[in-house]
Amino acid sequence: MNRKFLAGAAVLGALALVVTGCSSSSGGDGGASGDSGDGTVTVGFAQTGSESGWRSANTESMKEAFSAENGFDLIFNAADNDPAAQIAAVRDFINQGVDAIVIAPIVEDGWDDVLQEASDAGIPVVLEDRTVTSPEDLFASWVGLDFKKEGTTAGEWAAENFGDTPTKMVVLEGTTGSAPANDRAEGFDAAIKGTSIEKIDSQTGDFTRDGGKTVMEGFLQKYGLDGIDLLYAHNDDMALGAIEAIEAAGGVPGEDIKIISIDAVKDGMQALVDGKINYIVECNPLLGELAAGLVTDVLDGKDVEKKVYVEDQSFTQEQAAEVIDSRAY
Ligand code: GYE
Repeated sequence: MNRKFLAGAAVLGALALVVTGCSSSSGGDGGASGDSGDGTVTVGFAQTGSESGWRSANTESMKEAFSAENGFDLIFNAADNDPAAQIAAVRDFINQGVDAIVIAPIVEDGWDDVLQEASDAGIPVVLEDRTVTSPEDLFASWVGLDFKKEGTTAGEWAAENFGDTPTKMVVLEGTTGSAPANDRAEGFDAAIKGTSIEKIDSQTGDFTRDGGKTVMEGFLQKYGLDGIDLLYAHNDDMALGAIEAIEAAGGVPGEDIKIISIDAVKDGMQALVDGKINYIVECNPLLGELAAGLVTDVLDGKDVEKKVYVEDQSFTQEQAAEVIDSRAY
């Protein structure tokens, strides 16, 4: 894959960008000046829901970037994690004749028809956060994170720290069928292959704190505190829910059961500093400015990159303690 750093992208200070894929022209004509005639650009944003701390930060970032001050009229929809409701919301945006549509797709599959309808209506679509399996000519651009790489980074740390001793691992998966759940599993599994880490169970906790708690309670009932050495949670919220379950069972999270998670949101980082989580791979939710920039460029008829990757970091407990006060989310 041909990746190059987008030098000097003064986006949100600390964000490093990696761009890949070929340029594309806009996914629709969107009107000559890209607005509804009064200078305001109407954008329909189909958000997944409000499942996690990551999602709250992402929604805030999107609302800030697509503000009236910046010339946007944002129609916001959160689908409560229901793929059918999200597709219905996008159809609604098409019927309303918005200038552009932004989607954070709950699941990867099932987007071809509605994306084709948007394209037929001349409404460009920019995806943010999660990816889809549809052909790339059905959307103008995507901005987000490399979920597989996040999984690989998490798995490599697990392999390095626990790979030589027999380690029984349970996994809290993200929403079934979502790109981050699929890719974070794939990256992690490949990285621990051939080590003595054994995945004894893996279930979805739907990226929520409650889901993580409930599923972890089930794991603890089934295997006992002593039967689980390691937890890999696809996001911080599920890890935080699992911590509650472990503590309620009389265990010490981060010691009796080691925990690795993904996101690096405030509460997750605090748990890492407190020693309850052992390692976190970051997933930056501040994608609003980049998404708004892409929408503007597409409506202006400029060529945009098909895929815009934002770089992630990762944190041990010591590293988290150093940066926690300066984190933006
Ligand atoms: O990791 C999780 C959220 O799609 C990257 O969705 C996002 C994920 C994030 O619910 O916390």
